[in-house]
Amino acid sequence: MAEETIFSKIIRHEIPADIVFQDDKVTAFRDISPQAPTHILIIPNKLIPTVNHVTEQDEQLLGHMVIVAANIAKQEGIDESGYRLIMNCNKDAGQEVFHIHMHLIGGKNLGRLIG
Ligand code: DGP
Repeated sequence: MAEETIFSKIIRHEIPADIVFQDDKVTAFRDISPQAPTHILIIPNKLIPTVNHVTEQDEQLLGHMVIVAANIAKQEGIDESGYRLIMNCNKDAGQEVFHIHMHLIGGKNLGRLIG
């Protein structure tokens, strides 16, 4: 059994977070340490520790996370200027919270990701 993280408490509203969207599948809230004017985390309500733990059963859920991210980008007014979606997996990617999350980052020119 994977261990719960602070994100489970955010999903259950047990600790404060600036939640911008929630439904029965996902929760989206502003990152506590924003790297850009818009920095929102989209997470599944179900605990999946890393991208390595995603299964075919999660296909719809992951697709839903992307649709929610795109809707929030529109709400934030950055859909046309552009944004980046990032999911970090394990140590080399710097994953700190072991409950998968998609970073939605934008509101400024983000530069090239690589190179
Ligand atoms: P990662 O490095 O991909 O695991 O990113 C984890 C992100 O989660 C990091 O950008 C900071 C954010 N974060 C960690 N703890 C909290 C919290 O308690 N509240 C909020 N809103 N964000 C958090």
